[in-house]
Amino acid sequence: MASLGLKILRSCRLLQNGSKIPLYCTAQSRAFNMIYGDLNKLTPDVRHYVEENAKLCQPENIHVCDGSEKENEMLLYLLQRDGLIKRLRKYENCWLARTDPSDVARVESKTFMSTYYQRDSIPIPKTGVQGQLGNWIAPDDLDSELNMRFPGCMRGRTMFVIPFSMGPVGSPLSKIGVQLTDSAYVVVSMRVMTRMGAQVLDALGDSDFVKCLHSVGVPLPTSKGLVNNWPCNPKRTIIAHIPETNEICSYGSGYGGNSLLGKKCFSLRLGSIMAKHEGWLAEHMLILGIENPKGEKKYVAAAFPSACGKTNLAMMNPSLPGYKITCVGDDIAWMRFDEHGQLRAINPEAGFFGVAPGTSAKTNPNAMETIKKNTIFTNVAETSDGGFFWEGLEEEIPKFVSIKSWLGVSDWSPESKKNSAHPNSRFCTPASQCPIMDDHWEDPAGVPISAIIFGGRRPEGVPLVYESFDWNHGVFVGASMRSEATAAAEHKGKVIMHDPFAMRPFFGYNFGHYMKHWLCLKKRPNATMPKIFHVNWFRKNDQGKFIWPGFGENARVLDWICRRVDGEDIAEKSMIGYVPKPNSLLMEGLEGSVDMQALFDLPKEFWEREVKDIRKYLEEQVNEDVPDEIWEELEKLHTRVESEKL
Ligand code: O2Y
Ligand code: MN
Repeated sequence: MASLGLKILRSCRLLQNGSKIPLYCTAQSRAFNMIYGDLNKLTPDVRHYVEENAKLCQPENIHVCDGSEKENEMLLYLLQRDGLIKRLRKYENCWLARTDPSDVARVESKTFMSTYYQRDSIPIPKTGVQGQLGNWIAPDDLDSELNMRFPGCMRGRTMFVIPFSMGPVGSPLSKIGVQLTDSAYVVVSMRVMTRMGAQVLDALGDSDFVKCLHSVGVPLPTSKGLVNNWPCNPKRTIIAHIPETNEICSYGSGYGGNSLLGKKCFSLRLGSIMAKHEGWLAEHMLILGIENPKGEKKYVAAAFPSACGKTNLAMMNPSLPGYKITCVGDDIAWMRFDEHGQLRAINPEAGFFGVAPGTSAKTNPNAMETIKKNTIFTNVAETSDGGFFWEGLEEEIPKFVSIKSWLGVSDWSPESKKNSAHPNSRFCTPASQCPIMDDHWEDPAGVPISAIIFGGRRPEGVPLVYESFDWNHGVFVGASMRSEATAAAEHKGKVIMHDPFAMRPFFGYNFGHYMKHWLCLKKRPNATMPKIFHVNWFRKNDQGKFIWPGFGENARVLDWICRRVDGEDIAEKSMIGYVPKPNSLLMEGLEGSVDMQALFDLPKEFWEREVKDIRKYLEEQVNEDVPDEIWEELEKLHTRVESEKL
């Protein structure tokens, strides 16, 4: 199979007729300097990938990353010298990067899946409806888009070669990738977020790897000035995935999910496709362990859309006396049935790329402990004593310090109209530093999953917790996930958005086929299917106040879930699933009273509307690709709601 690199190269040669693009030197007469590492130590396939793309992108230098401390120090020094990062002297080996303000987040509108058939990538929406379940681009169109961008894109820069493993090196559940990038910021971040370096090449042997090509899209010398010394090319940004050849090509952005290609691009988009082919699951889920006072421990995986406190839940300090929570991962779970039919999960990542604003000693003391060393902060504010600052830390900084905002405004104050830190500012920090990492978080066999939890931010109508009736119903619950989110700038207000399985921005293939894959899992001969639950910490009362206190108290819900897994008779049937029997949630030690009636109320009109909205969404967005089983579950819910007495 021809790799995309070759295809681009072929087209480039054709383009040379116009003689704008110089003839590339062959690999034998190199046009680049090897400044670190040795191409001879690469496997033939990796070397071929590097050389083809060096011909294409024409970097001045090539650096093969070994992942060593020495290399990291050198790159941090260079980044500092070039004004991309600065040391936060209050902590040990912590750094602050400020991006160009036009490169601050994932760009969904410029993220594409490229397959021959459109319907392999996305469902075809109902006529006249704008699809919301991903973007597709035809392979030929992608070729021309890439040909307009990649040739010569690394001129004057260094191409770094990053061999990395998603998952513990050598685990049968792990997968290997090689990222080529012209950003040293990406290299030092990938070193935190993945297992990277020489040991990965040893583990790779002759096996296949995911090819990840990334460029900030600013060859040197550049005519236009950089903002904050942060090279990027937002107008020409594209993030493309080619499942047929397991390739990712990302151009124009140096930020987060657009440039750290192991995360969303590999582990979720391409990961979900590999998972479908190989019979496993790649999901946007945290993984945590919960141990009760009797020493009984279970692991759960949980999917929540953005802004639902996923990282906080993954690192929670439980307020239930005698309970212990441990963290396996905060964002992505790769799950596979073992030979005994037990679903087992690994966290493919090695770090946390967490949202900074809102993280504090009150909301997430374990994250605060984690980020005190070896952490790269991006787009947060800075205090005059060399510390970090963002919204939520007002009580935690010394009174005498002044604050410089992420936009460089000195003497920022809470009275300023603008935020001190960008709302999507991040900490990139090693998971191993989290005080509550689970003893088995790097276990190559993964941890056994007893329950899958879906959740959303639902101010109305959705109870604190319910359990699905069976597997198919659970898949329907995941497919119907919705959450309150800030709408696009034009509307400003909050709206309830559909975000099935919390995967809407991350599906690597048609969501209809994805549901089918989930439904089929239960057909495995000896599989023990985990129970599926839905939680909502965010229900509000008539005064607009949260009914449930959240944070550490959420352990009470996790405990109820674990007891249901053990078969305890603590649930009763409702129209939407099993809900806790009265007094079955452990409430000892909970300060203040909670209006349980309001928390579990199931208003008929609300659920009638919900059924209508889900039907409309599935009809319009998934159209012909909704599996029959999902329509059946919707009809069953409809019937249960209609037969409910007012
Ligand atoms: O905006 C970005 O590039 C980061 S997105 C992200 C980062 C860490 C964990 N989750 C997400 C997400 O969007 O779900
Ligand atoms: Mn995420």
